[in-house]
Amino acid sequence: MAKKNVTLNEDEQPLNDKQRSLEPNKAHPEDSPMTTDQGVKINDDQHTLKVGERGPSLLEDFIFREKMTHFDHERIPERVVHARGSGAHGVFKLYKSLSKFTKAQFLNDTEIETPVFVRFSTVAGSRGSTDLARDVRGFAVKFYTQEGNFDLVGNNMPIFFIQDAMKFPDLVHAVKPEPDNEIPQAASAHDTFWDFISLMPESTHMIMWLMSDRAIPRSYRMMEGFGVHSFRLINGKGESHFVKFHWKPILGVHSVAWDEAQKISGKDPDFHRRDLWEAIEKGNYPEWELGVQIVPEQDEHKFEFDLLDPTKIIPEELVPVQRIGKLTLNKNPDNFFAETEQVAFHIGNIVPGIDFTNDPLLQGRLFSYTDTQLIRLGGPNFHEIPINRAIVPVRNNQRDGYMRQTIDRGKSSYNPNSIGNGHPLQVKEKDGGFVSYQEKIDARKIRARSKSFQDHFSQARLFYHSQSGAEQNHIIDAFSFELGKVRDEAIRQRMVGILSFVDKELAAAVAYALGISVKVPEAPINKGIPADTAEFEYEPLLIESSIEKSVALSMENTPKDSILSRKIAFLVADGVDEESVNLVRAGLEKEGATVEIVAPKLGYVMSLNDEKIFVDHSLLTAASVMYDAVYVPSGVNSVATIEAEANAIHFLNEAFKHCKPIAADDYAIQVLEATYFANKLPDDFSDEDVLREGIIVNKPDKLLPQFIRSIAMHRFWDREKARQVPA
Ligand code: HDE
Repeated sequence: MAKKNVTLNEDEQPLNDKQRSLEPNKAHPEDSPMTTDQGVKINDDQHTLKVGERGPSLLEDFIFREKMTHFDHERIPERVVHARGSGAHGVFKLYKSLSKFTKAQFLNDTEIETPVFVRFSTVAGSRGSTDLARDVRGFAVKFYTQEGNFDLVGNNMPIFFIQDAMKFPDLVHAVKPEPDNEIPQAASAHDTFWDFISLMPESTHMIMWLMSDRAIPRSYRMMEGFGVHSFRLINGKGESHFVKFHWKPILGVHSVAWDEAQKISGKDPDFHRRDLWEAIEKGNYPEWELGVQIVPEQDEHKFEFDLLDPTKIIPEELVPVQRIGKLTLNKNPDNFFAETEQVAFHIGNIVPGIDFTNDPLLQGRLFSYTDTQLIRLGGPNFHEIPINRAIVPVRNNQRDGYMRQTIDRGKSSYNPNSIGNGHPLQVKEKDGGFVSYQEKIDARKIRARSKSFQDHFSQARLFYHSQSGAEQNHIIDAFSFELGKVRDEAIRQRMVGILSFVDKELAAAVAYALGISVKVPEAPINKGIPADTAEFEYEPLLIESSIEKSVALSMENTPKDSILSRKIAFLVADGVDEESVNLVRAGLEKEGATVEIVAPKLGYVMSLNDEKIFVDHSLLTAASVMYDAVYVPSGVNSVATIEAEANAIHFLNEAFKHCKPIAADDYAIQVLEATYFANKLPDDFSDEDVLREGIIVNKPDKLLPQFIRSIAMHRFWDREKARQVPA
């Protein structure tokens, strides 16, 4: 009898690698027959089985029933938070061994390339919500290490709203759409969110980040990432150091403008997803450096904040970030559901050499992630889903449960056993067995918070004072917008009161926009709100940070030396001068940017010398908010058409409003003269003018280097001081 070819115990075959070797974009090999889930070849996938051509359908149609049943069950519950996300595969390469601090192999051996899967997300919205919500972004990394999976489940902000996991369901209920009418989607600008926040002063630092432009990134590729909590690194001698993890994007940290974010949400709600996908398809692989801030165990109490408090950063001035390796995302998923949707991250997935601290938020998360995955993925075997599999053999006595894939052999599924010779065997620490760090604790069981967690404002102030003028204005505008959407006057008043503990001018500016005055809240802050527990009320602790400004907190100080993967629109029409197009296009593309031709209609435009130029977008399908910069080439007829085209002028006005670089061939200057910012055009377009204004009019070869420098600078926020552009 022929031996049945069943793959027994898959544990020797890491499915991640096996799956990834499949040819992309090809679901099936050539000439492969369509079959039912039972392997029966299907002859007709177009019609249900009927009694006669016009007759009723038959219940016996097992092919239809199977197809429809499967379809009916296609959806799984979305993540309760972080439902909207995008993922990619990649590798992590260490360039500096951390063996002094940790025995984790992937942080010791610079020869190892560790495969990773990363998922970026927003927090508040549903699966189908916009990418451009004002929100925190998730930055979750699964390292498939040679000692098991390590998940660094972080965010793009280094702190969190709350100090104790007990408050997480409250926070999430408050930010999600309101329960009576399920409004608004993916937005914090509503009463329940600000009601909660105004009663939770510990969230003040995080709120400053959330109201800053960090909450509206230009791209997932241009965000920082943070592990948030203090973790532990454990070395071969069993010594512990505290560590904070950072991801530093090679492209720098950049954001969009709030008006732009709102418009992108309509024009292209998949903006970040598309950007990540396209960058990887084009070979512009997103990269981050892994950074660590390391604090020796004996320095635990040397700071003016508590290392276990997740609403605090360690300013980089106090403990520098050491960059120890690089993450590169180099492959898009083959299937969104199988990989991005089914990936199950867990802060509790650690490897020997890494351990937890007693941060009460971290401790609560250790429970939540497995629990949420049980309901979302339908049972305890989600570690067998290919994207979640470790690349090392998995052997234990866990058995059965929904959707078990592994076919376990033998009789023993318990330990100790003699029937299976005692296998699988426990592993000694020296041979890589995981042993928890033996922290000594001698305390009472209580429900309380340490006094060292009580300063809620000094780092909020540090953050605000570290921002540039434009960044501070954006924060004021964001508070004015969000609180402006709040209907309950008392909530607005309370929130402005909290802001007065951060910065008086900030509070006054927001109060002005809301048409109220600042009333400094009486302590305790939530006086008048029924609360039984004394812990809920407290006196605000008003201390100053010893550092006045921290350079790393402002995006103004981010690297601005590359235009790699930036998108630039060329506004053209028939009669465009192809030299004016080609020279600038070639120069920008040489630097790694992408150029798209935008014209009044799709198809081709005919150039001055009858060259056919392919049109990527019409003025109907493109908008300035999808681009980083815009250029108007010359050509008499093209220029005349663009100048007379209201959508093109709007395109330019909007690009100006959003502070983007704008360039025009000097034979196309009349187009800029038709814009709202005509009177802002610099006099002689010197380098100095250009770098101040971001507007360039020159001959193509002259403007190219200036344009490249301006695009690298990203935005010219100072323009906002000038009069507003109605776009
Ligand atoms: Fe999460 N979080 N979280 N979180 N979190 C989840 O797990 C939770 C927190 C973060 O792309 C859930 O699988 C609690 C901080 C990311 O799949 C859930 C608390 C940080 C993702 C959960 C926090 C995060 C999640 C929902 C407070 C930054 C998406 C779906 C104690 C350091 C991962 C899931 C992905 C997802 C619980 C706070 C990051 C419910 C209880 C702080 C990036 O388990």
